[in-house]
Amino acid sequence: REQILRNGLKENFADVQVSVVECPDLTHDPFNFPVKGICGKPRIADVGGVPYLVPLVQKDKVYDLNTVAKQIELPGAFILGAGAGSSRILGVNAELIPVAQAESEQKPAVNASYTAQINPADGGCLLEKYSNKYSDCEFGLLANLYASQGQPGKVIEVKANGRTGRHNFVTCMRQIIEKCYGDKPVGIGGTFVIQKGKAKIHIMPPEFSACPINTDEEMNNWLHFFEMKAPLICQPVLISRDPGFDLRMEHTHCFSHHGEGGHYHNDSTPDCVQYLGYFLPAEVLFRIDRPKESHRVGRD
Ligand SMILES: *[C@@H]1O[C@H](CO)[C@@H](O)[C@H](O)[C@H]1NC(C)=O
Ligand SMILES: CC(=O)N[C@H]1CO[C@H](CO)[C@@H](O)[C@@H]1O
Ligand SMILES: [Zn+2]
Repeated sequence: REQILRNGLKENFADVQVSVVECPDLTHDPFNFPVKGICGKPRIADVGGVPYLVPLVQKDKVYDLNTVAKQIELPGAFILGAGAGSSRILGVNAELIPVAQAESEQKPAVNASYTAQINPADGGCLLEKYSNKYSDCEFGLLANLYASQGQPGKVIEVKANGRTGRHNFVTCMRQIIEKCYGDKPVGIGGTFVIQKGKAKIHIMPPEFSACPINTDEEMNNWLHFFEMKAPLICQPVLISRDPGFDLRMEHTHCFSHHGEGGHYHNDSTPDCVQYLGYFLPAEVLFRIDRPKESHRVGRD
């Protein structure tokens, strides 16, 4: 498995190392997660979907990480991933970077999530720790989540420096896995750091679109794009194949300790970019509140 990833990544990156290692203690910098690792009953949840955001928003679509943890049969799960903030709590539309340990019978929730929104003062990025203002675990519209017991254990470490191909880090890994496993869907989650370079990141505007958004072009005109600088701590969820559940194939949100964060598209400095990541394949996939009517817009 390491060999397949290594060889595949070498087609897209100049310098690649893949190994199975003991997960580093993720309570340390730069992660500062509330748990030590990403191991123990790893699973993926795809909640809601882009059809609840566009063509027109369905604001009644709100969810809770604590409820999701129970739905995926892992109360107290440590959850990482990419989603939308709850506009009913935040008062605006925003990116959510979930980093949370859901509540369990023994312990209340520890919510270390971030939100990234457009700063009304200057149109830039406003990245905030969710728990600085709010004490719930709500989110809205959609989320792609990797959940585990948050334990230490063996993980796949990937180092990839200098991008030589055109695929971003996550797409590249997803395509390698798809090629290898074919029809069998394999989902992976975890965390990676863009240690050097810059990345193309979007943040949704504070207001939902009043006009229906029907194409990727309209979507890209609506989103705000930024070039953000390393170090960026990114939480990817990727699935090699959709077995017909209308899944989002990949979704990655990042935070930082310098006020930047949002939805990852690509690095914008291929020559000097450095990625370091820790990943684990999920054992189970859950599809929660799948939209009845769907489309292919806005899945990048
Ligand atoms: C990533 O950047 C390269 C240029 O370095 C570009 O060709 C490619 O389309 C980009 N990919 C994505 C997914 O944005
Ligand atoms: C309900 C809830 O999740 N509350 C917790 C969010 O996380 C902070 C710490 O990060 C706790 O202090 C809250 O109790
Ligand atoms: Zn996103």
